[in-house]
Amino acid sequence: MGSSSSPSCLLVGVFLFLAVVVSAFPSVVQAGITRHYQFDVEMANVTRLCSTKSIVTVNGQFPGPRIVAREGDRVAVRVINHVPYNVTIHWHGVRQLRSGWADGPAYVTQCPIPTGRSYVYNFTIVGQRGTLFWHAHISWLRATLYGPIIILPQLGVPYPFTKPYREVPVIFGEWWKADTEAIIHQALQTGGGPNVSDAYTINGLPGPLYNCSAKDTFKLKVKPGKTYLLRLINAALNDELFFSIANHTVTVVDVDGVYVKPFDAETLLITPGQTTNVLLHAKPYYPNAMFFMTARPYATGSGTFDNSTVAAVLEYQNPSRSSPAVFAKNLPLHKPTLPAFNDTSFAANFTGRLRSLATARFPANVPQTVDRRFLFTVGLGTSPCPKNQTCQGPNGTKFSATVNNISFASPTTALLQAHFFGQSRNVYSPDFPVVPLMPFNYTGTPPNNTLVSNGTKLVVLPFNTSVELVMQDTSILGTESHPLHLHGYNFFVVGQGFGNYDPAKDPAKFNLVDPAERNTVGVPAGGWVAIRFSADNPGVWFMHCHFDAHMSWGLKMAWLVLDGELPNQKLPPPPGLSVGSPRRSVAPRRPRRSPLPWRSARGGLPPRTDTSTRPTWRSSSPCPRGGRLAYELYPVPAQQEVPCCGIRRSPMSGYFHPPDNEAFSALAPRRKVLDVTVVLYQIRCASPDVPVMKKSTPRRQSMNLESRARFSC
Ligand SMILES: *[C@@H]1O[C@H](CO)[C@@H](O)[C@H](O)[C@H]1NC(C)=O
Ligand SMILES: *[C@@H]1O[C@H](CO)[C@@H](O)[C@H](O)[C@H]1NC(C)=O
Ligand SMILES: *[C@@H]1O[C@H](CO)[C@@H](O)[C@H](O)[C@H]1NC(C)=O
Ligand SMILES: *[C@@H]1O[C@H](CO)[C@@H](O)[C@H](O)[C@H]1NC(C)=O
Ligand SMILES: *[C@@H]1O[C@H](CO)[C@@H](O)[C@H](O)[C@H]1NC(C)=O
Ligand SMILES: *[C@@H]1O[C@H](CO)[C@@H](O)[C@H](O)[C@H]1NC(C)=O
Ligand SMILES: *[C@@H]1O[C@H](CO)[C@@H](O)[C@H](O)[C@H]1NC(C)=O
Ligand SMILES: *[C@@H]1O[C@H](CO)[C@@H](O)[C@H](O)[C@H]1NC(C)=O
Ligand SMILES: *[C@@H]1O[C@H](CO)[C@@H](O)[C@H](O)[C@H]1NC(C)=O
Ligand SMILES: *[C@@H]1O[C@H](CO)[C@@H](O)[C@H](O)[C@H]1NC(C)=O
Ligand SMILES: *[C@@H]1O[C@H](CO)[C@@H](O)[C@H](O)[C@H]1NC(C)=O
Ligand SMILES: *[C@@H]1O[C@H](CO)[C@@H](O)[C@H](O)[C@H]1NC(C)=O
Ligand SMILES: [Cu+2]
Repeated sequence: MGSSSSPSCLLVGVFLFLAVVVSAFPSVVQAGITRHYQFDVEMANVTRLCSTKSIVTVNGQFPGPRIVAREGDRVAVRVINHVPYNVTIHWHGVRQLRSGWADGPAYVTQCPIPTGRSYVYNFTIVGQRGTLFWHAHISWLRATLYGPIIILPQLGVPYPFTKPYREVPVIFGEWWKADTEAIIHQALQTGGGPNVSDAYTINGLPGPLYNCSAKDTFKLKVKPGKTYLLRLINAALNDELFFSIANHTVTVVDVDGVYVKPFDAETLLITPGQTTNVLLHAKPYYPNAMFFMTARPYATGSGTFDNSTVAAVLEYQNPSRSSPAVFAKNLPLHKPTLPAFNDTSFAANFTGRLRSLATARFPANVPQTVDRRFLFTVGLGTSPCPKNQTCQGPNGTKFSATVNNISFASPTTALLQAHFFGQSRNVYSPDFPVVPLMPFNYTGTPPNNTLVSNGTKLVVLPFNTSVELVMQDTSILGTESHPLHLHGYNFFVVGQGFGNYDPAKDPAKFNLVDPAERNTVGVPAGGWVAIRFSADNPGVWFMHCHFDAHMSWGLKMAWLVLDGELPNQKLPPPPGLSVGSPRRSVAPRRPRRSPLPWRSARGGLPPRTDTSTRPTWRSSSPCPRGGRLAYELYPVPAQQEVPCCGIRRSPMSGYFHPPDNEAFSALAPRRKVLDVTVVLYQIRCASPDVPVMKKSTPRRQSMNLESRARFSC
C-alpha cells in the first residue's frame, strides 16, 4: 500500500472462470408455514449423580425444548442470552440454503450473542426429513445446551416405512459433575487432556447403573405389537457410542435427516453429531420382562475415556390389566451385550451397511464427476509448551489437533462477516492446503516431529464446484476414529478403508449409486473415508471433528463457497446490522472532498431481481477516466440485531458488500481450469479519502468489483 496525492485509477483485468450451472435449488418447494420459537438461555440448577450444579439451559429445560417442523417450513428462533457467557446456537445438520447467517458457529458465521442481547435464527428446512438437533456452538457450552430437531414429512406425505404408533426422541449426552467451562479452560492452559465425563445420559438421565441415579432413569413405555420410531441423537461431547436394546432388533430407516435402505441391527454405532431414526417393533405379546437400553463408548484413541454405561428401561404395558396403563414392578430385567470398547471391525461393518434409499422420490444425487479433489489428514499433534510453564501434554508439550497439520486458529472476527464485507485481509487466508504439505506413511510409524503449525486458512470454492474429499486418519499420538462434521451440506460417503488411501486403487471401489448421505462421518481409526458434495450453498462452512476436545485443540477448518451468478445463488445480506437505531434506506451522504474509491462498470450494477434482499443501488461520480462506481446500502431491519466483532463500518453510509479480495486471490491462479462465464476486474484506486480507513491518512485501496459490462478507466 502506498499513498497517492491525486486520485488515480489502475485497472487490472482478472478473468475469473466460474462454472455456473443452473440453480441446484429445488424449484418447487411446497410452501410451508413459519414456526416461531423463543429460546431464553438461562441458568438452572440441576442435580445428577448426587450433586447439584448450575448449568446453561434453554428455557430452564434440560435437555432443551424440541423444535418440530415439517419439511418446507420456515423456523424462526429468537435466542435471548441471559447467562454470563457468550452464546451461539447451531442447527446441526440443517442445510441452511442461502441462510448461512443462521448457522451458528461462533466466529465462523456470526459473532457470539453477548449477555443481555438476542439474535434471530431464521431458516427454512429444505429437502430434509428425520431427526437433527440443535446445540451451542461456542466453547463447551453444548455440554448442556442441546435439544432435538424433529423434521416431519410434508403434510400428507407418508414415511417410506411402517407408520409408527409413537415417536420418541432418545438423546445421548455426557455429564460432568464439575463445571465444563472450567474443565476445558484448564485443559487448554495445561496442554493436557480434559477430564473425562462422570456419566452418559439418555434424555438427560444417567440411569440405574450410576450412583444415586435409579430415580433418574428414562423409561420407554410401549404397548405390545406397536411400532415405535426412536429418534436417536448423539449429543455427547467426546464419545462415539454403541447402543443396544436387550432382546430387540431395530430397523434403521434414516440417518442425519436422510432416509436409508432399511436394515435390521441389534447394536448401533452413533458418533457425536450423528442422528439415527430406528423402528422398534414391540413384541407382539406381553413379555413379562423389562429390557435395558444401554449405551457405552466406542473408543479408539490412546487417551483415557469415560468407560461407564448409561441405561434406560423399556417397559411393556400389560394389556391384561385394565386401564390406566399398568407397568408391573419386579419383573426380570434383561441386559444387552455391547461390543468391546475398541471393536473397530463392528464399526466398519455397521457403517458399511448404510445405504441411501435412492428411489425416484428420494434420489441420491451423488456427484458423478469431480472438479476438485482434496486429501486432508486428520489427527493429533503437539504444540510447544510456553516458557516458564510445565505442560501436561505428551512429553511436556501441549496437545494439539489438526487438519493437514494445521491447527485452526480461531479468528476474533466472524469469517462470514469478514468475507461479506470485503474485510477478510488479516482475518483469514485462502490457502488451506489441498493435500498434506509433508506426506508421510500416515498410518505407519509416525514422524518424530509431531509439532503442528497453526493458522486461519480456508478453501475457496467457486459456486457449484463438485468436491471429492478424502479424510485420512494419522497415527500421530495414536490412530483414532474422528467424527468429522461439515456445516451447510450433506455429503455422500462414497468409500472408506483402512491404512493409507490409495488414489490409484481405491476409487474403483467407490459407491456412486446409493452411498449414505449425511453430515457427520467417522473417519475410521487408522483408515480413511472419501466423501463427495456439490458446493451449491454459498457461505462460509465450518468442518470439524465433533469431539469437542479435538475441536478445542484445532481439528477444524472452513470452506468458503462463493456466490453463483444467478440471484438465487447468492448469499443475501445478514439479517440486520447493529449500527445503532434502525434507519430507513436513504441516499448515502456523498464524500465531502473526493470521489469514492470503489468503482465498477459503466452504469453501475444491474438491480437484482431477488426481492428478499433488495439493496438500494446507488451510483456516484464517474471514475476519472470513465466508468462509474456503485455500492449497495442495506436497510437495517427494525427489531433485529446482529452482533458484530471486528467489522469496520464505513463512516459514510454503513457497511459495504464488495467482493472479497482474499477469496479472489485464491482463485485467480486457477482460472485456466475453470469455465468462463463471469469476468471480474481488479481495480486499484487510490484516494485520499478511503472510508474504512482513518480519514486523515491517504491510502491506496485495492478492490475487486464485479461487472457485467466492459469497464475502461
Ligand atoms: C441455584 O442455586 C443457588 C444456591 O442454592 C442459588 O443461589 C441460585 O439462585 C440457584 N439458581 C437458579 C437459577 O435457580
Ligand atoms: C463475547 O462476544 C463479543 C462479540 O459478540 C466479543 O467482543 C467479546 O470479546 C466476547 N467475550 C468473550 C469473553 O469472549
Ligand atoms: C425470516 O426471513 C424471512 C425471509 O427473509 C422474512 O420474511 C421473515 O420476516 C423473517 N422472520 C423473522 C422472524 O425474522
Ligand atoms: C431375552 O434374551 C435372553 C438371552 O438372549 C433370553 O435368555 C431370554 O429368554 C429373552 N427373554 C425374552 C423375554 O425375550
Ligand atoms: C473403566 O476404567 C477404570 C479405570 O481405568 C477401570 O478401573 C474399570 O475397570 C473400567 N471399567 C470397565 C467397565 O471397563
Ligand atoms: C481391544 O482391547 C482388548 C483388551 O483391552 C485387546 O486385547 C485387543 O487387542 C484390542 N483390540 C484391538 C483391535 O485393538
Ligand atoms: C457385516 O457382517 C455381516 C455378518 O458378519 C456380514 O454378513 C456382512 O456382509 C457385513 N457387512 C459389511 C458391509 O461388512
Ligand atoms: C520466567 O521465569 C523466570 C524465573 O523464574 C523469571 O525471571 C521470568 O520473569 C519468567 N518469565 C516470564 C515471561 O514469565
Ligand atoms: C516422548 O519421548 C520419548 C523418549 O524421548 C519417546 O520415545 C516418545 O516417542 C515421545 N512421545 C511423544 C508422544 O512424542
Ligand atoms: C506404512 O506403514 C505400514 C505399517 O507399518 C506398513 O505396513 C506399510 O507398508 C507402510 N507403507 C509404506 C508405503 O511404506
Ligand atoms: C526418529 O528418531 C529415531 C530415534 O531417535 C531415529 O532413529 C530416526 O532416524 C528418526 N527418524 C527421523 C525421520 O528423523
Ligand atoms: C501459532 O504459530 C505461531 C508461529 O507460527 C506461534 O508463534 C503461535 O504461538 C502459535 N499459536 C498457537 C496457539 O499455537
Ligand atoms: Cu477428532
